[in-house]
Amino acid sequence: MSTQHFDAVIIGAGVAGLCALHRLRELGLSVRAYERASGVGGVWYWNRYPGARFDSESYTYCYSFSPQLLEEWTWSERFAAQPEVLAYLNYAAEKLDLLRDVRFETEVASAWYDARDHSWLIETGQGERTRARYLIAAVGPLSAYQLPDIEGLESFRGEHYHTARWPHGGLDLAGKRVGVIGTGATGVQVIQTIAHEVDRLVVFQRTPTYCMPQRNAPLTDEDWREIRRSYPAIFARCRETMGGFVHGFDPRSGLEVTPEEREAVFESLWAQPGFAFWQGNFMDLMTDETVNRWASEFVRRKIRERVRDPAIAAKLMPVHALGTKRVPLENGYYEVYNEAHVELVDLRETPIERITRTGIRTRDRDYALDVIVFATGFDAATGALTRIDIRGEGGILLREKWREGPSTYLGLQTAGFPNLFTIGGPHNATNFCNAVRCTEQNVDWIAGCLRHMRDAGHVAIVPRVDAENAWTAHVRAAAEATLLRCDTNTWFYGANTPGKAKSVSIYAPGAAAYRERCDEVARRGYEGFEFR
Ligand code: NA7
Repeated sequence: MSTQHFDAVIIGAGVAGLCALHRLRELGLSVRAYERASGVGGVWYWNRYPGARFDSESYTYCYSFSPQLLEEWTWSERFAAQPEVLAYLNYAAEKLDLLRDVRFETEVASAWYDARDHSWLIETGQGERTRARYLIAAVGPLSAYQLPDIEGLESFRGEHYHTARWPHGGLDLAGKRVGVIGTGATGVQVIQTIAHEVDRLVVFQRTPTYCMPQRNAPLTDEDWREIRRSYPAIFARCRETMGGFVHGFDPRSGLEVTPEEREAVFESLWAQPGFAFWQGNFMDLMTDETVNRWASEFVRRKIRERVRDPAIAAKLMPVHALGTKRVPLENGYYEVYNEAHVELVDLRETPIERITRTGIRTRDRDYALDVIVFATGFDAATGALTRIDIRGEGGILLREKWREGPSTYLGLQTAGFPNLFTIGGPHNATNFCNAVRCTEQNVDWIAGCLRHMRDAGHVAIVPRVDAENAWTAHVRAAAEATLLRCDTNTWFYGANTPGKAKSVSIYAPGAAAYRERCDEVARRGYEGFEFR
């Protein structure tokens, strides 16, 4: 097998892989990107389920570095749907002439570090072998989809799909009896979209969540004149906020206002689109149990107002602290449960026992189904990395190193794996963030680092173990200082993946604080890293 040589190999051609490919080429590096799918787009390529759409405002979810892209591209809605997002990423890839460096339908199977040569030896499942100094993992924090371990799936005679592997041609669900397992951000989008099409819908809910109205709307020509004028201010705003969205926390504590003022603030946030109620709430929403309880109760009240049957409304009442699980945005989700052909099964009362030939059996009855939809989520943050055979110095396996939970430095590198950079890896602000905004920050930082190495004549970079330990301890302590410490079964902690060590994978202080830390490290001559 002959070996090809590149300066850098990128795994993935989604939002992050495309951005990295562009920036690294700008540095004059030779780059090869490998992509498992037959087109660009990553999650937007795979998640073609009905109702898939942005929860970030469309005009913030775009590459900011190209005035041409900003000028030419127009989103039709405040929160665009998946086909439009995929069209944008294809358009960007073509405009930036990226496709010629992407090898599609090619999956990286292994990547081994060769210490003698300070380079990575990469093999694909399709038999290609490549050597590259730098390995950039742009595999996505939410791409390793998972089916629940429910007995009997192979016996089911109907069709079944995970939302992240929806058939490309779409599915005709008219007249069908459909069961949906999962009510996270994905489940909510699917349920509210297909409810009006199917003959019968059964929703299997394990944990109710706080869904908030998305308030989607078309964007008019006038909106666009304003957006184009304001792009610099929009991006500057997103740089300041915790999640890279236009919504930033209210600087006031919820404790310092009167109950009437608090209610007025809640109502005003509720009326706004997107994540306003979550990410624009009082600054102590995520740290003070009382403030969080008030906000949680406010949302529960809103849910009760929309669901006619009090018994169904009771099943939909979340009990965890608002925001400690990802908040889904909805358009008519709760009204679905007022429909006679929709049934909500509370799995806390009646768990699923097995899948049968004809449907799903819970503890108290059988549900006959033609189609089962698994909106059951992902092995988040680490799954797509640890599924690859990645070996660092001395043959150490990444999967083994992270068995008890990931340890990283800045969520960008991990000791023992020189020249491997993870965009959107664990402990990186990107994995809970407006993906493009945070990806650009990661990629800028990596590009700056590679430029620094070239100028200084370095061939390898790796974190020092003490720096990694300190960062990992900081990430954990920062999460513990918020209400995330409460015991919720969320992908933020890897708790949604059976058998996975429970360990925080997001960066709780958020994107703006993360950017500052990364910039500070670079300013101090890449403090905490070792160069070779
Ligand atoms: P999530 O947020 O992980 O949601 C998965 C849902 O599936 C959630 O309601 C789970 O219930 C449910 N689930 C998972 N396994 C099971 C089993 N075995 N039985 C019943 N129900 C189950 O994934 P999403 O795809 O919705 O969203 C992922 C991210 O994508 C989201 O945060 C956005 O950033 C986009 P649970 O809550 O664990 O009880």
